[in-house]
Amino acid sequence: MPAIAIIGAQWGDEGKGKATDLLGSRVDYVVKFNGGNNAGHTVVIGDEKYALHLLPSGILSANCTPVIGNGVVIDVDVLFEELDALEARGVEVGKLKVSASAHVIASYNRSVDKVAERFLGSRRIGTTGRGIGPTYADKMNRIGIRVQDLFDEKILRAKVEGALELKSQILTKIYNRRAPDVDAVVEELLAHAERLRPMVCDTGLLLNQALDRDETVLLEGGQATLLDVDHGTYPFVTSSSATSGGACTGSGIPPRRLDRVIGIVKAYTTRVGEGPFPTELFDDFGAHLSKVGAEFGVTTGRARRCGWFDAVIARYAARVNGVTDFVLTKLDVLTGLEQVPVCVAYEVDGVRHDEMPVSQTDFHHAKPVYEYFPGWWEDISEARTFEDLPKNAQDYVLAVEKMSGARISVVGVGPSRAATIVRH
Ligand code: 2SA
Ligand code: GDP
Ligand code: MG
Repeated sequence: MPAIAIIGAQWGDEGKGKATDLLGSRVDYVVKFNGGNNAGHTVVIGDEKYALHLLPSGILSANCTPVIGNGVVIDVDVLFEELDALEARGVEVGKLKVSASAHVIASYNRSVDKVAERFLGSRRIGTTGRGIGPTYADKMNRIGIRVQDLFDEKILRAKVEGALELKSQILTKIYNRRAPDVDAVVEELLAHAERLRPMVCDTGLLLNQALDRDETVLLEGGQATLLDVDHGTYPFVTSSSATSGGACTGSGIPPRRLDRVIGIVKAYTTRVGEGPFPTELFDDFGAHLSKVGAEFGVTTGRARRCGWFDAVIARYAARVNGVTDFVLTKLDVLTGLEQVPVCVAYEVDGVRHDEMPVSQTDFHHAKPVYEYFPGWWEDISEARTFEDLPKNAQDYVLAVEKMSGARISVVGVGPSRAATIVRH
């Protein structure tokens, strides 16, 4: 079995963690390829609930090797905090592999993230404040610190000096803050180097060799299509490539080896942070989705904005990622509504758009065009086959499938592993 990518099809928190965990027992490697500890993936196994940030969800599956790929940015303190916390709960964590080429989040990048948000004021992005954007900026600026640099103090010091020289200009002249001290930064970065060393390898080689042996590699996306730095609602995006193209660059697995792309899509839509969101609800329905869906950030605890399902976005995600299968999550949250609206197109200044508008300004002004589907009242959380669903819930799934451009292979009816309907 070749490589499979799991990609968020909306603005994140679609339930990628659960989807990865579902496949986890059938795969040999689970790879995180983008983002860092801005992610928050929830996995519920029996009575145990795990919130994962930097670690791939596959760490919870006994026979699977978790890998942090080259496209990830790593906060080394957080990495070991997460590993220690899982180990204390009896999870076997010793198999983790970390790319030597992944970049490291230094404390000054966290400071820049927070200060930049304050500086931006009303134009802020609503970041998680974990230093993600500034670390990717350093990577692109070619002043980043990589995992391999932690094992050679001389090289590390030279790189930190070089980065801080540039940053001190920005920090002192623009933000009026004291420039960080080279010794302190080097010390901070070296603190966990020896513990990290045995985990570090050429993960691209490791994964391609696994594929040569016909093993299965699951690429677990963080954030989502509409948060992708190229394909998302720029500038209200994260700073990494969260789409299936990013799965390749962020892991070293070439595109032709990617066999399936699984798009995870919630039966409604949520977004954390700032930025346009056409189907956002500001009424009692929004509050209902937020409450029933427990829509609060796994990393920051922020309330997620809620809105109806947006088929234009789902179609866009299917196209950008080459989605072969969708997993439709949280169908249970829609139970008890008289009717369920689905956004089928947008209207922008009197013009109908069936696809994403070309310009960001138009997207900001997009008004949803809704189609209404009859709701259902029956508790569906125990449904295990498609036929167990009430007719109206089935019709909703089939309608959404038709509009979204790829088959819906799995339907989620609750947070637990078991609360899942597999159709294909
Ligand atoms: P950043 O910190 O630079 O990546 O923020 C940039 C934008 O990306 C959004 N973003 C997210 N959106 C949804 N979920 C995310 N992870 C956490 C979760 C979020 C949380 O799973 O709940 O706990 O708040 C995530 N990470 C980044 C972010 O909101 C900005 O809009
Ligand atoms: P991720 O970032 O995409 O992994 O998603 P999060 O873990 O941030 O948020 C998804 C939330 O929905 C988590 O609390 C999951 O436990 C929960 N969840 C996943 N699938 C379902 C489902 O089908 N029904 C319900 N009710 N909750 C679900
Ligand atoms: Mg999340």
